[in-house]
Amino acid sequence: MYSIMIIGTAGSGKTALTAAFSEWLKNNERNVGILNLDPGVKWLPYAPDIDIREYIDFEAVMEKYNLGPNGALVACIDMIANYFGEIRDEITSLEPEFLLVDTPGQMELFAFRSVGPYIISRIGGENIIVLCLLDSIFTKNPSSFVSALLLSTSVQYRFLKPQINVISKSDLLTLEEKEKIEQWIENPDELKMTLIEKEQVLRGELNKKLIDAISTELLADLVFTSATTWEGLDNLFALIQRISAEV
Ligand SMILES: Nc1nc2c(ncn2[C@@H]2O[C@H](COP(=O)(O)OP(=O)(O)OP(=O)(O)O)[C@@H](O)[C@H]2O)c(=O)[nH]1
Ligand SMILES: [Mg+2]
Repeated sequence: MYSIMIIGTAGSGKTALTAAFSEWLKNNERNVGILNLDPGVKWLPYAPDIDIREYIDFEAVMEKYNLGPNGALVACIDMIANYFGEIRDEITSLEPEFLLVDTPGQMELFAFRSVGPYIISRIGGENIIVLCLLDSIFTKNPSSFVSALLLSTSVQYRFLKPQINVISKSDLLTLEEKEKIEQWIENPDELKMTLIEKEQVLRGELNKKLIDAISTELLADLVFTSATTWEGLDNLFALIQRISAEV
């Protein structure tokens, strides 16, 4: 079983990609299961095989503890660990070839609280791959692109699992914008030069070192996808296969 954790900032397209990629895998005759780990979501564009909402009632938590939506989400996310034995049993009886895991909206809650690494350690499957979504809106200009890459690095540092950084909603990029980002990926020195010339962000030593680290490490496994047009889902699949063959 391949467990594919779909993680990203709020609204980056995790749920839409879960729906699109599961359909893509089914069309390619792969056996897929979906685990929804977002207790707060009201509507999903896919039918989850396993659903945290059957264990945790977001509205009831809000009422019982007099919490607002953010506080309730924190409480609910921490509660996921309590039910992970049952969820693990459901995964075992489903045992799909690919388990897609849609995670809660606020990435920092899932990734940086203890529940995220705990779930990853218990989810099972011989291959766990993290897809870290970078919303294409953050990749259009060099400094926000680098900031998004730094965020994805902190996710990698937190989970220490093979990770693919996915530029989501690629249909919202013009051809010109996409080509520019592709150039930055292929030739990080160009990204560096653009940052120096246009953004003047390379003044401090720390910034210079960060950019060097990004140039050599972070741009390697990046893929563009669109849940709307299905662009890049074949590349994503190829990358998943390549990475799992290396593990
Ligand atoms: N054009 C376009 N819009 C997208 C794409 N993926 C998602 N969206 C839109 O972006 C918004 C957020 O998408 P979701 O899939 O709910 O994002 P999410 O990361 O699951 O959101 P939260 O779980 O609330 O953090 C919705 O309005 C989607 O229709 C895409 O590939 N292309
Ligand atoms: Mg979602």
